[in-house]
This record gives sequence, C-alpha cells and structure tokens, in this order.
Amino acid sequence: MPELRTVTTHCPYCALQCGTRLTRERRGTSVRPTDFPVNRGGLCQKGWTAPTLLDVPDRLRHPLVRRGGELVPVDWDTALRTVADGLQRIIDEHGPDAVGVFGGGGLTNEKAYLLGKFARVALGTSQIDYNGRFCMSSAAAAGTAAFGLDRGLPFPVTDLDGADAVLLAGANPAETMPPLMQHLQGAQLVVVDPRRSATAERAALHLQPAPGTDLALALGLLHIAVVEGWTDGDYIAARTTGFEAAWQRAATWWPERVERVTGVPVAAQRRAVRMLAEAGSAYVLTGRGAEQHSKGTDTVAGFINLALALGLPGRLGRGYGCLTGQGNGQGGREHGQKADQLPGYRSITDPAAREHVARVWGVAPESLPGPGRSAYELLDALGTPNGPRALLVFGSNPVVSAPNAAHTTERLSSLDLLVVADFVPSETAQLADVVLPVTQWAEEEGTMTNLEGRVLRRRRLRVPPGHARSDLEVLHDLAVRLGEPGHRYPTGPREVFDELRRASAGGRADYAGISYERLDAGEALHWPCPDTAHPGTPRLFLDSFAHPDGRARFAPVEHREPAETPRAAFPLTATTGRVLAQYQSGAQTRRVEELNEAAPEVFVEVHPDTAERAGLADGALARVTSPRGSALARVRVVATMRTDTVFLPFHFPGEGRANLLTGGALDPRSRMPEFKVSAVRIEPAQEEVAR
Ligand SMILES: Nc1nc2c(c(=O)[nH]1)N[C@H]1C(S)=C(S)[C@@H](COP(=O)(O)OP(=O)(O)OC[C@H]3O[C@@H](n4cnc5c(=O)[nH]c(N)nc54)[C@H](O)[C@@H]3O)O[C@H]1N2
Ligand SMILES: Nc1nc2c(c(=O)[nH]1)N[C@H]1C(S)=C(S)[C@@H](COP(=O)(O)OP(=O)(O)OC[C@H]3O[C@@H](n4cnc5c(=O)[nH]c(N)nc54)[C@H](O)[C@@H]3O)O[C@H]1N2
Ligand code: SF4
Ligand SMILES: [Mo]
Repeated sequence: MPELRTVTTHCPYCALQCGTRLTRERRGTSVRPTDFPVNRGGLCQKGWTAPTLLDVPDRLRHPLVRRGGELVPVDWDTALRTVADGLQRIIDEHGPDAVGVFGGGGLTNEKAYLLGKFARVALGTSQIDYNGRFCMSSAAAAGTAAFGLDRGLPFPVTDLDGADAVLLAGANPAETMPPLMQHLQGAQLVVVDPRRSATAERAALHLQPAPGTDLALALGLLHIAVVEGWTDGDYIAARTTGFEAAWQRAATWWPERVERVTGVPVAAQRRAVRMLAEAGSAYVLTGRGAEQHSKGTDTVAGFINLALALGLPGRLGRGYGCLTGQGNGQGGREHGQKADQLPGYRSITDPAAREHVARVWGVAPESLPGPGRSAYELLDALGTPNGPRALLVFGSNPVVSAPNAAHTTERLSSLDLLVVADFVPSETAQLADVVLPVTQWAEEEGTMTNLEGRVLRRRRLRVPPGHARSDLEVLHDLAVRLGEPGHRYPTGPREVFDELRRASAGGRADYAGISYERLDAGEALHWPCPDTAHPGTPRLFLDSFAHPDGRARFAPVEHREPAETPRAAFPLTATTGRVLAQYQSGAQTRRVEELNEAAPEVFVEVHPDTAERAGLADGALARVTSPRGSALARVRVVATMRTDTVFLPFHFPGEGRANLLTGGALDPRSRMPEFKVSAVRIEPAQEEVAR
C-alpha cells in the first residue's frame, strides 16, 4: 500500500471518535481536528497528543517469549509456534474451554469480529468475553429490555444541540468527552454525581447522592413526576407497556424517603423533575457512575422509566441515551466477542442465529460452542480446576482495570500460558508468557462505530515499526498453525468487514449495507443499514420501538443496597472514575509526557473533615483499605466532597491501583462489577511516616 502524507481518520481513544487529520512530518506525525460533527474542530488533550503514542520509546517491536523468567525477543515463527503448540497441548489435554480469550472495546469492528470467530471456530472455546463487560453492559441490558435494541445514543450527538434540559446521571463528559460539552451548551444541565465533578461545576443543578443510591433517586424522580402531574399520559398509553407495575414500586419512594437514602434534598429532586418536564427538548443520559454497580441494570432501567414517563424516548428532540465509553465500545459489543453473542448482536443461544452465522463461517451450527463466562467470572476462574489454563488478551490491561486487582493478578499468574497482543508493554503484557507486538490506529485500516452508532473509517498513515503485525494477521497466523484453512481468517480489513456485513445481515446490528466504498465517499452511516441503497438510521425508535409490539417497556425495579455498605472497620465509601489526561488503565497515556505531567500519580479526593479525622493533610500519602486490600494514594482535600465518600481514579499501576479496593460483586443480569462502591477506611501511609 502506498504511504500517504496525510489521512482523515479518528482519535484512537474514546467513543466520541473525534475526527482528525494526520500528517506525516519530517519528524513524527502531527494531528489536527476536523470539522466532524461530534467534535466540530475540537479535541481534548489526549487527542492532541495522540501521535506521541506511535513512537513511545518502549513500543513493542519484536515478539517476546518468557525464558528463564525473562521476556526475550524472538522471531514471529518462534512466538507463534510457542503459542499454537501451547494452546494445542492444553486443548488436547483439557478440552477447548481450557483456553480463554479476553477482548477489548478499543478493537476495530474487524478485529472484534475475527476474534470472536477465532475463539468459536479455531479454538472451539465458549470462554470469550471482553472489557466492555466492565463498561457498557448494564446500559446495554437495560436498553435492550426497554427498547428491544441497544445502541448507546439512538440519535446523533448533534441532536443535543437543541436541548433545553439534559439530565446526566453518573457521567462526567467535561473530563471524559470534552468536545461533547459544546453540544450541551444551550441546555440546563442536571448532574447526578456524588462528587462536584468538572461537569457538575457547569450544571444548573447538581444532585449529590451517596454512591450506589441512584436507583432510589430515579424511583423518587418518577414518583414526583407522577404525583405532580408531569407525566405524558398519551405517550405512555400509545407507546409503552408496564407503567402500572413500575409505578407501584415508585409509589413508596416519596421524596423525604429518597432524601434520607440518597442525601439529595426534596427541593432539588422536585426542581430536577420540573426542569426536565418543562423543557421543550429534554434528554436523560447515563454514564458509568450510574451503571457500574451490582444493580447497574436496574438503575439504568430506573432512569429509563423516568424518561418514558416524561415521554422522551423515540421522539425528535428528546430521548434517553447512554454515553458509550471506549473507541469502539459500540461496535465492540455487536460482533461477537461477548460471551453470549454472535455477530450482528445475535444471541449465541438462538438456533436461527447460530444457523445463519455458521453458514457464513462455513461450519456446522452444532460445532459452535454455547455461552461462556462473563469477564470477571472468566478472570476469576483462570487456573482453577474447571477454568481456563491459557488466556489470550487482545486490547485490555486487566491487571490494572479489572476489579479485585490482587486476586485477578494472582489468577493471571496461575495460568499455564498467558498471551498478550499489545503495542506497549502493559502491566498485563509484563506478566505474559508470550507478547505479540501489534500495529496501532495510524498504522492500520478498519472501522469503528462511535457512540451514536455511526460507522467510521480508521485509516493508515504510516508503516508499523519493527516487526509489529496487525491483530488480523496474528489471528490468521495462529489459526493456520492450529490447523484451520487460512482463507477462513482474512488479513485484509476490507475482506473481514465484507464478511462481517454478511454475518450481521438480518441481525439487530445490521451492517449489510455499509461498505468501505460508501464510507470513503463520505456517507454518514448509522446502523442498522440492511442494504446498500439504505441511508442508515441516525435516529431509532421514532415510529416504534424494536419490540414485536413496537412499544417500550417500563421495568418494575426496586432499590437495593450496594453489595458492600460501610461498617466500623470500613466506615467510608470509595468510588472510582477518570481524569481528563489519563485513559483507562493508563497503558497508553502514562507513556505520553504531557499527559503524565498533567496527571502524574494516583490521588484520593477527601472531604476536609474526613481528612482531619483521619489525620491526613492535603498532599499526604494515604493508605486506603477495603476488605480486599489497600492502595496508596496522594490526598487531595476537596471541600465539595461528601464526608462519607472518597474518590480515586483507576488509571495507575502497582500499589496505586484503585482496583486493589474493588470487589467481585456482579450485577445479576449484566455481570457488571461494582466498580463504583467499596467500603474503605483511610489512614496515613506507614511508608510516609517512615520517610
Ligand atoms: N479522560 C478520559 N476519558 C475517557 C476515559 C478515560 O479513561 N479517561 N474512558 C472512556 C471510557 S471507556 C468510558 S466508559 C467513559 C466513562 O465516562 P464517565 O462515565 O463520565 O466516567 P467515570 O469517571 O467513570 O464516571 C463518571 C462520574 O460518575 C461519578 N460517580 C461515581 N460513583 C457514582 C454513583 O454511585 N452514582 C453516580 N450518579 N455517579 C457516580 C464519578 O464521580 C464520576 O464523576 O469515558 C471515556 N472517556
Ligand atoms: N475501578 C475502576 N475500574 C474500571 C473502571 C472504573 O470506572 N473504575 N472502568 C472500566 C471500564 S468502563 C473500562 S472500558 C475498562 C478499560 O480498561 P482496559 O480494558 O484495561 O482498557 P485500556 O487501558 O484501554 O487497555 C487496552 C490495552 O490494549 C492495548 N490496545 C489498544 N488498542 C489495541 C488494539 O487494537 N489491539 C491490541 N492487541 N491491543 C490494543 C492498549 O495498549 C492497552 O494496553 O476499565 C474498567 N475498570
Ligand atoms: S474526546 Fe475522546 S475522541 Fe475526542 S479527542 Fe478526546 S479522547 Fe479523543
Ligand atoms: Mo469504558
């Protein structure tokens, strides 16, 4: 392929997928924002510094194999043979489910699709899941139940421009998607966040509930909407079912009770409902703050109930949406790297879906495995008698980002074979037996699907360094060594995408009509897009919802406590989240100097009274301890914190891992871990005292 001097592409990081133009300069690569609708000429600090990622000094250039305890460089053939022989031996001895695969929501659609096919066909394992389980799963489960279909935003981001009021429940886009804020400028924001986040600073109204109490709040807001006559009776009658049962649950959540449980004053609850109900154009949006709980699915359902009662979903200039997180968080959840899923957002237990996909893959439907374990359950089972003894990781750094980090790391270490494909030596790669160096965004072609379900082209500007190969090539090479016909695992992204189109055809996320040609011609294509003459679907649900009767479903949800509540030994609640300058496990952004200067180390935000009681001053090193272990973090005394809550970002490694605190409690439906609530105590770190 000829090398271009400049390409139009998208940022490698979050689901906003800001449009960028990359140019090869004499030294390195430069980036500029384009006038793409989601960012309209804006980028955040991560986007501006993204080219630095391409040339980080410790970029992986050779395959590595562990020998005598050390990872040493080897050639590709040796590395691939080591992996294939190891996998084959484990499969022969223990069966295909002894091999697990862990994918990522940052992978292109092509990679996510081929990874799922590789797992089900080349390995024959059911044991595949991905980090999107930690991200989108609760909103996806609630959205599917309510609307019959899950697409983060069922409308384009630009629809928000006209909003008069927007409720943001547990989302902090001022840090996590800064260019999105320009679309919210005209709206009065109601921000639900236990912290006074950067987004809450810009809100007309900030509701500050205790972590893990959003469901009580959502029930209370529905209660007020009904009692004060703000509901849209015609809409409820014509477009929904299940209102009565949902209302019965909300009926007992009178405002004073909600205030007692959440800490949100009655007057603020009333004002929030009034702002939404009186707005001509109103939206309810959820983020990870409301979703990453052992009741995340019910909590999202609670906010969807509120939106339905106010008549928002499926109407122009109104709606409910979830702010999808990772670069391909949307596409990554549609093409079959999820434990219970086949491409096109099909269910792996649906005989018709198995039949269709098996035909595209040229295999027998009965040969496809059934559903596997969810992400945390998979990690938790590693190295146990019935669990996988080998794991392939593509696009995640679970040593830092998975819950219960000490335990998770111990499980990863107990494997017979850990294989990590990455372009940097992440903390997980450093544990691996084999590390496979891969290409990254500006070195490869592919597609991503952004938070509004719009399919975008990622384009290649440069040749990869050293011996790095694309994930698609790695999967092909491994499959062939496992005895598969090579043509079944194409290495060209366009070929893989064309196969994905066929596999998704007729599914819920139908890409059949989307082609590289149409995308390259500049068409804005949102799925579903069933044929090449179809214009795509920027707005879903305007005529009807995706359930057979066309109606949205209220869910009769009830509040419950988090899996873990404060007690004498652990009197505070720790919640976790993000800062602007770091991304996820930090594997990428901690390698970018400007970002590391902006956010160099883990901190813990603490209310002044709480800090004083603990004998901690601003800037001191604190030990934060939960029933699972401790993390060390620098104290930030923040006057706007709740006295019962502390906050840590999860981007940092080693003893600063916020996930040393979090536990394995899971939502029963989405299997989302409770990242946002751990009971903790906080005290001066002995390390500090000793210094
Ligand atoms: N800078 C940056 N941007 C990112 C990412 C990143 O790592 N860094 N990651 C991307 C990804 S994958 C994702 S998923 C998105 C996530 O984007 P967000 O959902 O905005 O991110 P978080 O910081 O995890 O959580 C949002 C807010 O939830 C609050 N919160 C904590 N507990 C609770 C609670 O119990 N209830 C409520 N209502 N709020 C609570 C936190 O204080 C925080 O301000 O960001 C994407 N963008
Ligand atoms: N405590 C706490 N923990 C959390 C969260 C939280 O809010 N609180 N949020 C959760 C959420 S929402 C998410 S999304 C997860 C994310 O956490 P992770 O899954 O760890 O995500 P990343 O740090 O983006 O890790 C991606 C890794 O894959 C590599 N990579 C990137 N692109 C590619 C590719 O195309 N191919 C290959 N082979 N490798 C690639 C990167 O270099 C990096 O090492 O963390 C979860 N963990
Ligand atoms: S908001 Fe997201 S997509 Fe846009 S520049 Fe920042 S990280 Fe990149
Ligand atoms: Mo995420």
